[in-house]
Parts: sequence; C-alpha cells; structure tokens
Amino acid sequence: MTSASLAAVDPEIAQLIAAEELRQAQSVRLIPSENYTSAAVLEATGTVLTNKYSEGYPGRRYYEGQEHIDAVENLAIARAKQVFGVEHANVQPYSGSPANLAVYLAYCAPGDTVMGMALPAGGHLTHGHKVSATGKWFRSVQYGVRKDTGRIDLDEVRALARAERPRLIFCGGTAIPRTIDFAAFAEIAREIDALLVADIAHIAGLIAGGAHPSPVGHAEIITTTTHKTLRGPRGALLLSTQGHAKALDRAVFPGLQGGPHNHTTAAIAVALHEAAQPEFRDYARQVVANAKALGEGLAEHGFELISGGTDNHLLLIDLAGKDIPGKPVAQALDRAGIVCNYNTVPFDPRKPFDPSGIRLGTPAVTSRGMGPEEMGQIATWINEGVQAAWSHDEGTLMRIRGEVHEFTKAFPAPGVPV
Ligand code: DSN
Repeated sequence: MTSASLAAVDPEIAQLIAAEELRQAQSVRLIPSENYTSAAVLEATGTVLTNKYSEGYPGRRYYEGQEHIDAVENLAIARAKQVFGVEHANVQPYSGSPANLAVYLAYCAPGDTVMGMALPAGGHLTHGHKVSATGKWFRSVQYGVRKDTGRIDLDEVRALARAERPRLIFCGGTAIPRTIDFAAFAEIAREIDALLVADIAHIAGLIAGGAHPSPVGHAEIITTTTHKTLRGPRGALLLSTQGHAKALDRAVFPGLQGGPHNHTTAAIAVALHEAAQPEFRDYARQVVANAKALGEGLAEHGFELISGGTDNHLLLIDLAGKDIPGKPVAQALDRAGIVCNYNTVPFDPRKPFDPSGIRLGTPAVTSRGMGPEEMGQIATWINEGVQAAWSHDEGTLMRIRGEVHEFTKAFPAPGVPV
C-alpha cells in the first residue's frame, strides 16, 4: 500500500489531478498571479522532504536529523540573496500573507498606525484592508490611485503619511499595472521615520530578470511570494538588510509558524537557480512585451485599460464601456478556454463579488513560449468572448474553446505531462 501509485491508492484524486493537468494544458491562462513551474520545481515539491520537521534555522534546530535539510535551506537562502542582491533572506514563510504578517509582528504593536494601498485600488488584503487581521488589529490608513490617471498619486501618499505618521508603509499590490516608484516611497517613509516594506509578490520574477526596477536600496524589507512571475512553488521570501534579520527571523519562527515546509524550500531553491540563468531575463522581458502587446490588441478592440496600459505583466480592464460587468465576462471566457479573474477597478461603483473589471496577465502564456503575435490572437478571442457574453451566444464561446484547444497544442506547458 505505501509504495503503490496515487492512481492505485486514490483513483478519485488521481483523476482530478489528471483533469487539472489537461485544463492547464488546453487553456490560455491569463490570471496574472499564476504561472507554470518547471518540471524540476514540481519534482522537488513532491519529495520525502515533506516528511521532516525542522523548527528553527540551519544549525539551530529543535529536532535532529537535519544534515540534508540544513544544506537545502542554506542553498535556498544563498540563492535568494544572490538573485535579489540582499543581505538577508528568510525562505520559510508559508506564503505571502504570513510573510507580511511577520513584518507586522516584528515591528508593530496592536493599534499602531500602518499604511498601504487600498485593496479596491490595487493593494492586497494584508496591506491593512478592513476585513483582514491587518485592518482589524492595526489603525490602517489607505492610499489609492488618481481617478484621472489610474496611477498612484505620490503627493496623496506623502500628505497622508505626514498627517497619519504610520509606523510602516507598504508599497506594491495585486492589481497595479505600472512601475512602482520605490525611491519615491522611500523618500516619503524617511521623512516621517516609517519603515518601508515593498511587497513585490507580483513582480518578483520581473525584478529577478531585470524587467522592473528593484526595491533594494530603497525598502529595507521586501516580501514576496515565490509562485507568481518568479515561477517557483507556492511559498514566500522575506528579504532585508542585515539589521532586520533577527527581528524578521524571530517573527516567522517562533512568532507565527512552526516547522518550515522543507519540500517547498527545496523547490524555492530550484526556482531561484532557474531565475539566475540568462534565459530567465529573456522570459521576464517577454512577459512585459507580451502584456504590452495584449494591451494594445485589446485597446484596438475598444477596451478601457486602467492607467491606459501596462509597464509590467498585468492589465486591469474596466468593462463599463462594454455594458457588461467583470464576473459574467470572466465566467464566459473560462467556458471559452481563456482563464482570467473578475476584479474591482479603482472607484468601482459595483461590489467586489460582482465588480466592473477583469484582470489579465502574461506570465503563464509567456512560460509556454507565446509571443506578441499570439497576444493579438488572444485579444481577438477576448473581444469575441465579451461580445458573446453580452449576447448570451454560447455557440461562439464553444467555437473559441475549440480554437483555443488547437492553438495551445503548439505551446507545451512546462511541467505539465500532457
Ligand atoms: N491571490 C493573489 C493574486 O491573485 O494577486 C494575491 O495574493
């Protein structure tokens, strides 16, 4: 029993995994926070490292038998420091939200004032949103974007920071299509003696590949997930100057977490090794070029892009002008084999569960080797899909689905054995 295959032990789960492999292979995946990890990263996640408990840090563990785990974690740390050019790396946070919570735990007391980008404007739940612990346990003040430009208004951020004097300021988010001006945020934080935290979860791969400016030298603390543009397993990193090492490490363990997920640590090390290769720079540049091409294609079809376009991997589209909200569009596109997510747009008059927009991104399609020409085709399908959603034309959606299946055959998905 213990050496039997998954298909033999649990055919139901095996079948569901096989079906998901097929879905990932046969669809055009445009959720900007998703990607395809390499076969090597996947292999590392499915190893006996999952069997080991390792509370503590390399050389300082609470359990014996760590000679291989310590080496794995040390490699992951060294590679994270090298790829991002930082003095300290903690590779143990289970994912992005725990990584951000560790920063609060290290530097804030309940009731302290904290500042981040509002979720409806493009921020993240853990940047102080009211339903998150970070919005409940701290006095959260939130900045947004300008209505006329769709971009962060740094004058507003400065004025808010001066008035509210937050202990820490988060920059970064989940639906920001433009370059983040880390230097300007650092200047604001310095002026009020706040700690600047750059959450680069969405753009970590672009930074590693030289396709987005780095926050290093501006933000003393950087948090990121490892599974978005960085193309690793689901996990996170805390990166910092040496001066913050002790406080952050203590906040992760024993502050928030128990044993690190060693199989994930190994896979993070593999992903960082891949991110250090010259090809990764080509991938990062291509992600951005593809997002621009997709945006231009959609603009030609009359779509309204928040902020007028993109500098990175994602596009935020306001569908108000198409007379249909984001949710039925995202659902219709999914039926057509094009997967995105419905999303609020800044100043959205609609509710978060039924908002005005959709969010698109190019990391996964770029990992399959697609380029600007394919982005033009995808823009055409999205346009047809939105019209079909509006007119309840299921036939057109099924026609697109067939074309998408054929199209994806020419672009093998990394790590997907289909
Ligand atoms: N869920 C992530 C995203 O889609 O952007 C943020 O944590």
